[in-house]
Amino acid sequence: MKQTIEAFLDLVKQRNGHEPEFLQAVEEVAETVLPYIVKHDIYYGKNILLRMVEPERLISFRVSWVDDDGEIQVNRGYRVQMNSSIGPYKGGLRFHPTVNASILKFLAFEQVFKNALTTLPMGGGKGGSDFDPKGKSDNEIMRFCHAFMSELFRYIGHNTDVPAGDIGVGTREIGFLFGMYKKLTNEFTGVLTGKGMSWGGSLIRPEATGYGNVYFAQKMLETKGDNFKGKTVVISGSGNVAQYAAEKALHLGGKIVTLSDSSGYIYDANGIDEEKLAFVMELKNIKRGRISEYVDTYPDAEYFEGKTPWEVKCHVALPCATQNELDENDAKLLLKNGCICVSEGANMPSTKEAIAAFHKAKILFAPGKASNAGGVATSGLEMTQNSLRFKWSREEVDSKLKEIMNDIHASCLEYGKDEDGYIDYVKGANIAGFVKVADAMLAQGIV
Ligand code: NDP
Ligand code: 2IT
Repeated sequence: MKQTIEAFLDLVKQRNGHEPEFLQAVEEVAETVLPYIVKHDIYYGKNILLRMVEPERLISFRVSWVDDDGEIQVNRGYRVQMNSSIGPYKGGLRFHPTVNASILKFLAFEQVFKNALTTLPMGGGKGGSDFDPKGKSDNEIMRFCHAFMSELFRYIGHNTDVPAGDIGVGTREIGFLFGMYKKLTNEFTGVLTGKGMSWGGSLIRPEATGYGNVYFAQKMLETKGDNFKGKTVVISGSGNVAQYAAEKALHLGGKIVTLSDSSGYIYDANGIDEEKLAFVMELKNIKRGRISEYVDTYPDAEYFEGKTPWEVKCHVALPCATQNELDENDAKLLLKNGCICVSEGANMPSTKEAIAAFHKAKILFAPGKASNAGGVATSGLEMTQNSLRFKWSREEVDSKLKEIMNDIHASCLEYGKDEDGYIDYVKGANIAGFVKVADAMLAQGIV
């Protein structure tokens, strides 16, 4: 088996050797899915995984725009259309200076499995730009988004490819992108999700990734007869996913003690309550400030520049910032401090070595493609409401989200249980996602 996996990975490395994040994502899937393929004749010998690691299409384009000083700026735009066998390509857009083909291919690859797990008919894709939204004026953001969409619109559509938000792309950016798409096509369709509430957005979509992550963690804790009540929760990030993970964990009785951004983290030993969270939401979403400013208003809290929150003692850790933000040392620290549950809100936040440490210690560990799928699932619900030209209530969307997270948890149990009863959620999520996509690919032939 080891040889089969190595031979497969060698081939993928030959083609994508300069793409470390993509290789990391493929390796994790290959190690769990290839042993399953070998044991199942319907999948064996058909190069299905090899077909899955090759994007159906990768689009790269120039985005030129004019900044507030009248300078001409040039950025690179992308859309990776990874797999459309179970539905239109679906996945977010990331605006961050680190964006490149490797990062977007890893995200698009993960998205294929994640979207399959949601039970909804969505293929996988991802896109974005190396544009840095930090410090830009609203007008600059608008001009960039318009320029980006003036090229992307050719390749997307409500039945073809439906982008959404990710790092650096929220309701403001989706608004500008939607406006330009509508102007160019003269059509009002559900081509993007994460829209504003008065123009086709779904209630609960802003909350969905964070809420869904906590619903998933709750299901994991339930397998041990446990719950969030009285648990100390460490969260990284302070953006969309982190904010709503904090809100839901708080509602369920958890005590949130950290939030972070790429500069450092804040530790509030008294707990971040609803009032403090409302302050963070205004600071990050409206004032677009830094998390360090928290301690100016709440001087009992401490700010640790250049550090990540994994050194703080906790029961539950929710990494909600970015890829590879939690390494082996961090994992060991968390374990040493008594952490029993790690549920990924971000995509691939834990390194391979960190995951191995969690598995070895047999604690509850959920990979992002299962635990953060609530965001894209609710995007799927937004697409449904757009097609129906209808709007569901908060309660309706929230209960559907909860049901979907429970279904994903059940799929992980179905495929992820080890002989000793330990639930390997990585294996479970990868195989469950694979089976759904592979069955569709087999049915549709070699295309
Ligand atoms: P936001 O842009 O709202 O927030 C991102 C947060 O992560 C910020 O606090 C940001 O800090 C921090 N961050 C970004 N890059 C780094 C870095 N290199 N090192 C440390 N911190 C960093 O994004 P989201 O909350 O939407 O996304 C967070 C994660 O969740 C991403 O991995 C995304 O792919 C994933 N995700 C998002 C979904 C969604 O619906 N939005 C759905 C599923 C997954 P700073 O301000 O300093 O950059
Ligand atoms: O990583 C993700 O799942 C997202 N950024 C959300 C994608 C979506 O289409 O809602």
